[in-house]
Amino acid sequence: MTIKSVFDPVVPNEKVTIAIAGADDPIILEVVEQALELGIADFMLFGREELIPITSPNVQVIATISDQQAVEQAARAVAEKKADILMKGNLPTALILKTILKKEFQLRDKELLSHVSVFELPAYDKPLIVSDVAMNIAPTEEEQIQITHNAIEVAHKLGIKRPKVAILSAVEKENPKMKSSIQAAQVAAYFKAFPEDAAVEGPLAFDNAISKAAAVHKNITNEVAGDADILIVPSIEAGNILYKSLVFFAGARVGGIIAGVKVPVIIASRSDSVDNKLASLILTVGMIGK
Ligand code: COD
Repeated sequence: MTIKSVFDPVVPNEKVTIAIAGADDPIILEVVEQALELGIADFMLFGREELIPITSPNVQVIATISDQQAVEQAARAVAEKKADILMKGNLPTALILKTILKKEFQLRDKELLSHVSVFELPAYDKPLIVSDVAMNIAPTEEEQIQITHNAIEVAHKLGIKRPKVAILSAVEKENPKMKSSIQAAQVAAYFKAFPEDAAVEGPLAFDNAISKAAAVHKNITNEVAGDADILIVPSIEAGNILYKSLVFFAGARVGGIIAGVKVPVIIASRSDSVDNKLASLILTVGMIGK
């Protein structure tokens, strides 16, 4: 039996339009061409018009003169429901994040917005969700709880009914000198009140979160150890380095989205390949389930 990948393209029943801010980039244009060939979306492309040489009945090019203008107009397009999904093109991540936080666009849904990455790895037999590698810089306990809630919600949308969540640190026992280990224990304790939504354990180190052998070796017997669906990282630095290690050294396919917004927002790293940017797009179109 072939196992279904979260990155298998699904052609939606209803038309889906993606607004890309900063589409004047060869890699983004290649992603658009491939998505058009798969028939999974129509596009509104915001950027320098002379650098967007696409003519297709499924594509509307909107000329903008700066990154700021591109991102604001693309955000307005989704806010006004002219597009269903907002996607970051070739512009800084912080710029699109600052824009979606602006009250005028009314895109915020949850109290905290967070970035959620979904990986498929040759060395892991199921999708691996990691958060937050790109938005929240140094989450407090409260923020990490929200980040965990958002990641669990994404897992539910992907059909993982009761995800196993590891709150990561560098150790699996609380160490007062290591703040992330204490916070991980507190976040895990909070989620004991919601056992039906997810199994949450922490602190766990990366190895004993994802390797049964490592967990057994250290006598860690909880149900998450060695079999995590979700990894919650302690900081953006830890998450970003993990993300890029998995992509550059471990052959990962990855899709990235912002959770906690009213409309899906796709944020892939600028260094991501065409394949991984397309993966983000397929994942998001699949999740809105049109
Ligand atoms: N969710 C909800 N509200 C938020 C969030 C959030 N994640 N972050 C900030 N806010 C609210 C604040 O409460 C405040 O009301 C307002 O937004 C502005 O807050 P600031 O001043 O902290 O926000 P900004 O605009 O200076 O910064 C927000 C960013 C998300 C841009 C910032 O946190 C950031 O730069 N993150 C890292 C982005 C990045 O560089 N990623 C690169 C790795 S790929």
